[in-house]
Formats: sequence, structure tokens, C-alpha cells
Amino acid sequence: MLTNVNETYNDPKKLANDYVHDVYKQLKVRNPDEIEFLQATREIFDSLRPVFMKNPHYIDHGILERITEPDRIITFRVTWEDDQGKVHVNRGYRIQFNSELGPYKGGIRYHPSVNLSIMKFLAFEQIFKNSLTGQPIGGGKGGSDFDPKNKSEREIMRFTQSFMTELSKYLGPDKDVPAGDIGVGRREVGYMAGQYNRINGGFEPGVFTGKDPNYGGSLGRQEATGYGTVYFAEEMLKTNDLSFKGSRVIVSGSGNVSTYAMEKAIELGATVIACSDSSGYIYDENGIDVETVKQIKEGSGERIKTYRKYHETAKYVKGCENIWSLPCEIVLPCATQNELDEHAAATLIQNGLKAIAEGANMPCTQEAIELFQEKGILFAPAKAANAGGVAVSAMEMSQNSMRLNWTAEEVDEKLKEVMKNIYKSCVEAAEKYGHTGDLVVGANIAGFLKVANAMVSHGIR
Ligand code: NDP
Ligand code: 2IT
Repeated sequence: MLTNVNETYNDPKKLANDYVHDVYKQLKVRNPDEIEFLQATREIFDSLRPVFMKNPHYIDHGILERITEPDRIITFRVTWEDDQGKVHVNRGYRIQFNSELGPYKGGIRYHPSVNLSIMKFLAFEQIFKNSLTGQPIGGGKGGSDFDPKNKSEREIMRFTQSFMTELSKYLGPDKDVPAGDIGVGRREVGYMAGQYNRINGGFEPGVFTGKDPNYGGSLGRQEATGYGTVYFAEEMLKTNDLSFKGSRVIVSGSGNVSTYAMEKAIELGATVIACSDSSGYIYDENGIDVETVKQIKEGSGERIKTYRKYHETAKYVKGCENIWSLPCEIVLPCATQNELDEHAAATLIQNGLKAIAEGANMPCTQEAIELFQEKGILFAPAKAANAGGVAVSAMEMSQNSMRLNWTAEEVDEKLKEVMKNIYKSCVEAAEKYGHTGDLVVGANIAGFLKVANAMVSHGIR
């Protein structure tokens, strides 16, 4: 490999292209069925060609080969008993992908669709997102194919305790620090922390983030991903003489990220005209009342359809995909991966879309992103736009280490600062590497460089 590299140093473009092409080919051979993982890696690979052209020493260090193979993958059986005493078995995962910048950091997802490919794509993206925050955190992700829908609170508790009994062996405040994601919020993090402390015989505040502020959680963590997405989007809009003020916004989902994205967008003067869950969407051109959405979602097992009971002007449409057929200026997809494809993108563009910021992880397909960019729609990629959640998680880790609590205002100020800095890093990296205005390339390059440089510093291993 090294001989080839040296021979082609005089043609940096060919060297970079061949390298990216060859490593991706190997990746496909080794992970043939991991569709989402290959999708996420392909996007990064496409962005990094100009980096390898300018910095061929990363090729000598085998950075791409190494950064795409997780440090370790942990999978395990999770056995639990339902309220009727019936035994169930689920599969648990933790992908400890990369720890060059700090302890593995990333959420835990409970959803029946969870599989190795989805876990690996999420953990892989987390490496770059966490790097972008500027904080000392590596990349990881975990979860289970457990479906929390229609489960009692006790069943969720017993499942979580069983899950943590195995996973606790691999965690620690300087080792691996989980948080929430789809299906896992403050309540589940509480059960995880409780079981971890029980197994380890003590109280360790720094092993989880997204905890209740009552026992070490940071104020502002719950709001952070949604608020951060809107702060990032507002930066992007501002530099293009646009704003949330007076804009119609569609937000998909109605969970943690969606509700706080809606709340902040409304605060900045937008009208949120629609939101959804996996069964359907609600639509009201006068604006969705986010407090009602929150109340509905706090009720166990309630669906977004219930919103109509409280607001008769709203319409409910079965099936969540058609939410993208509504005319609006700004879109914030905040539900799940690949929820917005090129057909949805084409409809949105036709209906006057100006900007889109990804609150969820990889919600837009590659084809949709290409179409948005081709048509000049402002596009904020997930790694950058939704990094506010994990950024405040890192702030929670700092507060836990110092045995101090910051006020909600302090955390919000720091979050705004982080989102502004991420925007700036993305813009600058895109410009420096010849892709001015392309935030996808900018986020991928800016996130990559810190990790790659740490990998060089730490030696080949
Ligand atoms: P929640 O579980 O709180 O909410 C998820 C929402 O998305 C629900 O409304 C859910 O509907 C909907 N949804 C989930 N899966 C699907 C699906 N397959 N099809 C349609 N709708 C679906 O999760 P979060 O808000 O925490 O997470 C949302 C997204 O944001 C995810 O991509 C997550 O990875 C990402 N993210 C989360 C962060 C966090 O801090 N929580 C940080 C950064 C990113 P239903 O109730 O019907 O299932
Ligand atoms: O995707 C994400 O960034 C998260 N689910 C949050 C991770 C975290 O550790 O706060």
C-alpha cells in the first residue's frame, strides 16, 4: 500500500480518488448488508476527497480504513419478564466506535427497527458530530430492538434493568457515557443509572447524561437538541437574509427533538403548521400548539391524533409520509432516518421550500440531499444541526465532574455559542476545501480533521 502511495504522490487527485474508492469497496465487501451504515460512510467518503488530496499523510496512516471499523461491538441477550410472567428475549447493542477525542458518547435507542446497521451508522455519525462540538467526547451508540409501545412502566423498568445488568460492564465516566435517543428519555436513563449504581455499589453521577436534574442531570439537556437545531438553522438563515420569523415550518415527529424544535421556532416567530408520529400527522395553518403536543406525549401511549380533541381547526391525516406535501418555507425533520426521500424533496421544492435543518439523524436520503443542494435550498446536515443535544450532554459530564450545577440560562448561552461555532467551522472548512456554501462537506471535513489528527498523534493502532 505504502509503495503505491509514494508512486502516485505526483497525482494527488488520482491518489485521493483511488484511496476513497478502494476503501469504500472493501467496506462494502466486509459489511454487505449494512445499508444504513454504508449510506452514512458513503456520504463522508464523498466529502473527504479534497482532504486526502491536500493531506496525503492521512492515507499513509490508514485513517479511513481505521475510522470505519469500530473499536468494539458489544451485542448481548436481554431477557425480561412481562406483567403476565411471560419471558421475552431482545437483543442489546453498544457500538464503541471511536475514542480518539474522549470517552465513547452517544445515546441508547429502543425501537423494533434497531439492528447492527442502524447502530453502526448512528455510532459512526456520532464520531464526527461529537468532534464538531469541540468537546472531549468520542463516538458511540447503543440500543435494543425492544419496542416500548404498549408496555407498562414496570415492563420498561424491568427491561432496562436487564439491559443495564449486561451493559454496565463496559461503561464508566471516562470510558463510555450513554444518554437517550428514540424511545429512551429521562425516565429510562433514570432506570439505567439506578441499576448501574446498584451493580457498582455507590453513586456515580458521570456515567449517563440526560438524567433528571434532581440527581445530577443538566438543566437544558431535554431542550438542547431541538433548541440547538433551531439555533443552527437561524444562523444559516440569517447569513442568507432569511429568518424563522414569519415562516411556515413543518416539523416531523412529536418526541423530544421535535417538541423543543417547535417550541424554539415558535418563539422566534415562526408558525409551525404540522407535526407527526409514526401513525400520521396533524396540520393547522393557524399554528400547532406545542403545549398540547407535549401534554399528549406525556400521557402513556397517546397518539398525535388525539390533538384534534383539543383543537378542532386541526386536521389529522393517517400516514406520516404525506406531511411533506404541505407548502412551507422551512422543514425540520426530527423523527428518524430516511424519512424524507427525493420525491418528498421534489414536492417541497415545488411548494416553495427555502431551507431545511436535520434534527433527526440522517432523516434525508442521499438523493433528497442532492436535489436540495442542486436547487439551491439551504441544507443543514444532522451532524452539525443536531449536535446541541450531545454538546449539552458533555456539559452535563463537566458539571458532574465538578460537582456543580449551572443555571438553565448559563447552559442555554453555552449551547448558542456551540451552535454558532459549529456553523462557523462548517462554513470555513467548506470554503477552505473548495466547496463554499456546502454545509454537508463542511461538517464532514471539520468533524473529520480533529479526529484524524488525534489518530495521527496517538499512533497507528
Ligand atoms: P423520541 O422517541 O422522543 O421521538 C421520536 C419521534 O419520531 C416520535 O414522534 C416517533 O413516533 C417518531 N418516529 C420514530 N420512529 C419513526 C418511524 N420509523 N417512522 C415515523 N416516525 C417515527 O426520539 P427523539 O426525539 O429523541 O429522537 C428523534 C430523532 O432525533 C432520532 O433520529 C434521534 O436519533 C435524533 N436525535 C436525538 C437526540 C436526543 O437528544 N434525543 C440528539 C440528536 C439526535 P412514534 O411515537 O409513533 O414512534
Ligand atoms: O444522536 C445523538 O446525538 C443523541 N442521541 C444524543 C447523544 C448524547 O450522548 O447526548
